[in-house]
Formats: sequence, C-alpha cells, structure tokens
Amino acid sequence: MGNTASGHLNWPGLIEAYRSYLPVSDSTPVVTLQEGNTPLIPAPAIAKRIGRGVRVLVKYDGLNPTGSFKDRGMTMAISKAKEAGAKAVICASTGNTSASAAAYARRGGMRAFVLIPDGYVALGKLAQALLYGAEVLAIQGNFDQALGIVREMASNYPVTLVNSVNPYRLEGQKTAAFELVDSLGDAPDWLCIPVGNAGNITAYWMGFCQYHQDRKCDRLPVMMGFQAAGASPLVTGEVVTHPETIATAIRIGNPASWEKAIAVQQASQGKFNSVTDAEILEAYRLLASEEGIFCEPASAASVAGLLKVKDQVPTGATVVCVLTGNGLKDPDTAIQHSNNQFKQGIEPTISAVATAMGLNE
Ligand code: AN7
Repeated sequence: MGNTASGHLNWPGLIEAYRSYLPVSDSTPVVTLQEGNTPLIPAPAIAKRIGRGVRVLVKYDGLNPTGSFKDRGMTMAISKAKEAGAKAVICASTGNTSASAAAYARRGGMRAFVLIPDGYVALGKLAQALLYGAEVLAIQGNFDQALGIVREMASNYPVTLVNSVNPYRLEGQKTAAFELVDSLGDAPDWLCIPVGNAGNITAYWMGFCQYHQDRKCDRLPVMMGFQAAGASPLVTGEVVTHPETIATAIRIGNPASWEKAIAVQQASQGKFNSVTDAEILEAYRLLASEEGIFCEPASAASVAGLLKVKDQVPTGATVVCVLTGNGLKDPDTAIQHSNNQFKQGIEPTISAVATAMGLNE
C-alpha cells in the first residue's frame, strides 16, 4: 500500500494491495485502473427506518473506474488472460460486465467482444462499451441465452471467457470483503447484496472465509441475497425462462453460480429474498434523496431487501449493503422515476420562476 499517512493516497489497485491473497506471480502483467478501495458510507436515514441501534453502511462500489464492482474481477481476469497470451476476450452481459471487460481488455491491448440482450442494457453501460472500443453484438434474446452462446464460443474459438464462470473474476471480487473487514475491524453481522448470476455473493463469501482463516476477522456475516421479483430463481428454486425487472442488471433467470450461491446461503445461515420493482425504486429514490447516494436500480435491491426484512435484523447489528453500480449508468430510469419535481416550460421571468417555486401563493 501507499507510504502516505492515510495509506490510501497512493492506492495501487487491488492486485497490488492484496497480492498475497491472489493467484498472481511476478510475471503476471497487471492490467489495472486502480480499482477497489471504494468508500464505506454510513446510511443514517436507512438505519433510522430500522431502529433498535442497528448500524447501516453502504459499500459504494459504483465508484470503481468503470462505475461498478465488475472492475474488481476484471483486473484479475484480464491480467490472467494477458499472461496466458490471449488476444481477445468475450462475455455476455446485462451491461456492467461489458463496460468493464471493454475498458480492461482495451487497456491490455486485446479485442473485446460483448453479447448483450438487445434493448435491455442501460444507456450509460452501452455508451461505455462502445466508447471503450468493444465489439458489441446485441442478440434478440436475454442474458441467459447470451451466456450460453459465449460459453460455447470460448470453447471453440481463440477467445477467453471473462464472465464470472472465469474463476479469476471471483478471485478479484473477493477483495471487497477484505476491504470491509479492513475498514470495520471485523466482518459485518449482515451483508445485503443484490444477486443476478450469483458471482458476487460467492466472491464475498470466499473473501470473508479467507480472512477468517487468516484471523483477520472473528466472525462471518449472515449473507442476505436479494433478487428482483420477476427474476428470482434462487428464491423460487426454479429457472425463470422470461425474467423481467426494471433492474436490468439483474434480469437473469438461470444464475451461473447457482449451486455456489446456495452453499453460501446455507453456510452463512442467510437467506434469499425477492423485492418488487416498486420496492427497488423506493429504495433507489430514498438512497439518492436522503443519503445523497446515487446507485443504479439493481444495486438498490440490497437496501430494498434490508428494509423488507428489517424486523429480522438483530438488535444493534452492523449491516453492510453492497451498492454494486453507479446511478449514472441508467439515466433513463432516474428521469422516469424521480419524484416529479421536474417542472418544464417555465417562462424566463422572475415571477414565473417564483410561481413555479411556490413562492407566489
Ligand atoms: C449493478 O453485467 O451480470 O450476482 O452482465 O451489474 O454477481 O451477477 C451484472 C450483474 C448486481 C449481480 N448489481 O451480480 C453483467 C451482470 C449490478 C450488476 C449484479 C450485476 P452477480
């Protein structure tokens, strides 16, 4: 880590910061954008809604270089692909993986092919993938179908798969758990996390368990996974053939890490729950308008879920909600689902503006 007073001013990226916990060697060409070291922010307005001395913090992973937690996994996956001599990578994506794969692959001098579900990727993510220089292929199908295709492609063509079925992705993503323990001095009592393909919940658990074995923390958290009601296979126990939710990032009906996620839930004595789109949007607005934290809808599922099961939180517990992506990723949803404070077409006069402000009544 940096040699400054805070130890953070020269943050070198998560591979350097956690090198001894990661499968890299001196000959691994590290492709980094200084990802990781994201803020853990207290959320008093959410804590107040729970009461009973419960402390709530959010891990704002939307502040990673491409705006989502995917960068943690991608710095590892791309560095290892480069080490192996790959010239091209491929992924299926609901958006964030495509943006992150594109940025890291291009920085590493590789081509990036991304398959996305046509019409279901938030605007900011598509903009990123295109500008970073990915070759974007929109298919007339959903994420699960796209993942099936890229898995086949990667076994038949010289392209490296960088979805979370690539084990290096989870290795990188587990560092978020390390950061939580490094900040809090122990693991939280509860970790609330949105779940799509279930890679991230698996990675966090790996991180907590490794730190626990290393005696860096005394306890392990209860892992609470939240899915959107229209895409909640881990809650219902059945594949969802036509997943639907406003939280397009987690519009996934057949999670790749299904068995691993069930194992995490059981080992941590946690639970999978679903939240409706209305509940997601309410938490999304609450985070922004009362905490000043703008995340994307899928990320708000962790807070929506916490509020839904708030009566189950132990008194005095420390709860961390993972905010996986930045709100700027999805400007359309923000504009459509704000609180109607947007008044347009106002005459450019002081009195018209005062009237619009409600000051002339
Ligand atoms: C903001 O980008 O699957 O349970 O292709 O973008 O590890 O899948 C994104 C997933 C949560 C779910 N929050 O994480 C993709 C993709 C945000 C996300 C998830 C995603 P996993």
